[in-house]
Amino acid sequence: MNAPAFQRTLVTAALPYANGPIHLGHLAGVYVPADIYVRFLRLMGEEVLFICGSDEHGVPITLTAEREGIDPKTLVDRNYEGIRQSFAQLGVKFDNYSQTSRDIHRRTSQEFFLDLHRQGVLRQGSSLQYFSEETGRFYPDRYVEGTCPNCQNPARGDQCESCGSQIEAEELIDPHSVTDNAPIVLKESRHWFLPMGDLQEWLQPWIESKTEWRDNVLNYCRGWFDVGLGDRAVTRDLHWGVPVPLEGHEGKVLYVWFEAPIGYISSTREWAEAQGDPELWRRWWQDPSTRLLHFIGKDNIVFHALLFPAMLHAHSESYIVPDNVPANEFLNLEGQKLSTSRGYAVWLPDYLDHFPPDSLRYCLARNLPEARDTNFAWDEFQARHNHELADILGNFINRSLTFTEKYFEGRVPPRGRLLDQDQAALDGILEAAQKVEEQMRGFQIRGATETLLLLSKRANRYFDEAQPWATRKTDMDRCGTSLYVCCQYVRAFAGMWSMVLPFAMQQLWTALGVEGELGHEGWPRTDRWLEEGHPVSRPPILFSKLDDELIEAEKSRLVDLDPS
Ligand code: B3M
Ligand code: ZN
Repeated sequence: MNAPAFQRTLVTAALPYANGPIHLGHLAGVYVPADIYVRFLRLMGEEVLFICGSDEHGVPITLTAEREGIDPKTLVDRNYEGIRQSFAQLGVKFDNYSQTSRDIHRRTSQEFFLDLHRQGVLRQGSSLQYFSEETGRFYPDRYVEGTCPNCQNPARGDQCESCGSQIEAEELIDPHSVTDNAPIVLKESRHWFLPMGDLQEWLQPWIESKTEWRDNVLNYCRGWFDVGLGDRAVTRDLHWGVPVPLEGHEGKVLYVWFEAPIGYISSTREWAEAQGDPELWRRWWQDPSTRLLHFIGKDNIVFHALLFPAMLHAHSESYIVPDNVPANEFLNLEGQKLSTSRGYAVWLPDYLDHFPPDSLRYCLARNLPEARDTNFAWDEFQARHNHELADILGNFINRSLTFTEKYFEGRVPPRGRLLDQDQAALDGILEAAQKVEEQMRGFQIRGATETLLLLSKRANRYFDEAQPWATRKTDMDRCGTSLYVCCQYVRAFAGMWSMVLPFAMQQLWTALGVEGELGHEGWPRTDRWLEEGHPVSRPPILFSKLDDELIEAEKSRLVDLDPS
């Protein structure tokens, strides 16, 4: 395979809103694929930086804080800590996880805004915003509810959940404030705008050159070009956020979708400072030999494929722009759309209270919504865990290492004379590794996981056909050769499966007597077979079966929430 044309990869995962815990939809859409991909690059021995943090401004945050009667900073700090911990428990391993309410982010986004402002990129204009004379406040989009002008159903000021259309708050029929029911009227307010229409001239050919991008992303962008990009407000009338760094703009902050993506940069700066080299971030954002990838869900495409690239391009310093934006579709739950307002979701902390992290990573990886929406069902989760992880992968590893321990003193047996089936098995490992690499490079993480499962099935079949339990009585050399091959499968699994199953495979790696953390030497290669005589031991049971009661409890919790 050709060596990559870039020297390092910066991977970002969408910054989750710090207004509640992470759920399965977020994980399938963004964090599980991003983490698997990053682990893959590390296994390839490539230089990679994995950046994230929580998105702590914007209306969803202030709304939640108001409803809970606490200040936004208290809310985001609490959620930040919870989200950070549950990511760590799931093995989603960022190099840095920051907060957009931190000082470094305020500085970074204000500098960014000022750079565009100084260059004359931003335009001033006015827009109509809802305002209450009674409370003296402006009420941005989600603070306002009314009737959808398109389908006449109740809708929020930014979009209609019934017909899916994006709406401007002033188009709502019978608008009212959702928090205090205060009477509201439209009032003119001065704001700064990013002229996306002008930037379309650069954006459109740039997007059209990205032929390898996923269709969903390209089509989405083309849809925007067809209607034509307009000016986008980058400031808002709010008190919670990054203050607009210009005189006479008191009570205005940067629009959250302007500053949140800059959060990737400020998180990288924070990381660089922690490395003792504050300027190191530039290597990741301003060196053309760095490749930038944004992992996001489909509702974030416009911001990552159009708005943020336009901002980076317009900046006077030479920022790199994304090389790819592998956006995913949505994950449904038991055949229905997730709904955080109804609580119809599986929350990561709850999941982790009852089940092992690897099983969820696996189940989601097998079913990633890469090309279309997919579904998570508890029965399927149980079946995949019990039949694929426990019966196929776990059983193979356990049988192979138990036999090696018992009959070959816990050492990789001599290779002996290879029969066709042995050679085919060894070749098959390397071919599968190559296929997995190709799929991963093409962001087909779901396909790569399937390839690994097929290889694991093949290993099990090899064991069954080699019958080491019989040959150990009749032909010890043959038995040894088969177990030699099995040990090579096990080693290859420890390496390749570690991107999906980091916890179990680290245990396995230790059982294989390899020192330290499973790193890039784990990927199978012709010169990396386990040597004859290498000591191995049996790991603890890697995947124990999941009982029906546990699964039933989860199912009935969801049925109770189901309104239908
Ligand atoms: N906070 C994620 C979301 O839509 C949003 C992403 C920001 S990434 C810069 O849930
Ligand atoms: Zn509607």
